[in-house]
Amino acid sequence: MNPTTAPLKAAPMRLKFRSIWISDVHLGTAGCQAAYLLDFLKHTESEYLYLVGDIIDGWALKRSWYWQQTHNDVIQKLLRKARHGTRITYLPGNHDEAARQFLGLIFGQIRIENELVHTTADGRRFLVLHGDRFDGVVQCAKWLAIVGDRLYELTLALNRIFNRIRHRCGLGYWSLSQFLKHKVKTAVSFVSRFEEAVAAEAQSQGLDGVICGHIHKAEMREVGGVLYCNDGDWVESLTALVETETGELRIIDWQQLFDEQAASVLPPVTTEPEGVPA
Ligand SMILES: [Mn+2]
Repeated sequence: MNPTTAPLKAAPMRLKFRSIWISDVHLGTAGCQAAYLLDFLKHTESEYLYLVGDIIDGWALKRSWYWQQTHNDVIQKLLRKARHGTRITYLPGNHDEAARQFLGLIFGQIRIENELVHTTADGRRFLVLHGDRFDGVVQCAKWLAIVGDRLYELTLALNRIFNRIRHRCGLGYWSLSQFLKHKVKTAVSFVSRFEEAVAAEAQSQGLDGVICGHIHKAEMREVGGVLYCNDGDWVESLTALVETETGELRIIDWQQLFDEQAASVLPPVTTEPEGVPA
């Protein structure tokens, strides 16, 4: 069974955060792990929810139309959260750059912004943005980025076949492209240059850190004197960045929680019994 359509067992808890950041969902592509994201959205709630770009993949949809019920369900879930009081901000990325023409507007109570500063509960200030404007490849030669994008999709396609076989053998999800990315030296140096550039921007604005997405690699560490946070993605790593009620930032690996069925490994945050509407 395809991991994107396999019925998912619900994680038996509801996690409450002050803020949640997710990005690089790539709705409209076969690589999007929408069922896992839905599960995450169902079992978490927050005062602030930031959609940090590449939520809908306009580049892929332009090439060929791919849209599943679960992709609709993600959109509906987000709109429902907005209606029920979650303060949602959508910061478009490069794959959904068409949405950038609507900066400053509000749709279905979701505000669209290019970049913003988020202040945590403990008073630290973070630049929030997708991050593609620091990607020299994207800025200097868009065609090169698109070629890279297609190679990336090919890797993801191989990844799906590979995981279908793993699934049949009773093995869990394993990301081939993520493995390759970690192994390929040039990719590693690209990642570190990206991290340094984004961190330098936050530093020059006198901020305490930066929260971004774009490179599909969840991370939280000190870079260039500020805290660099990347919320990862929902194609490979199935991660989100969260802020607890006291202002502590943390990366949530939903795949790990899901596989282990052990939400209790998380240090205590406010949890509520299941069934509370979000
Ligand atoms: Mn991007």
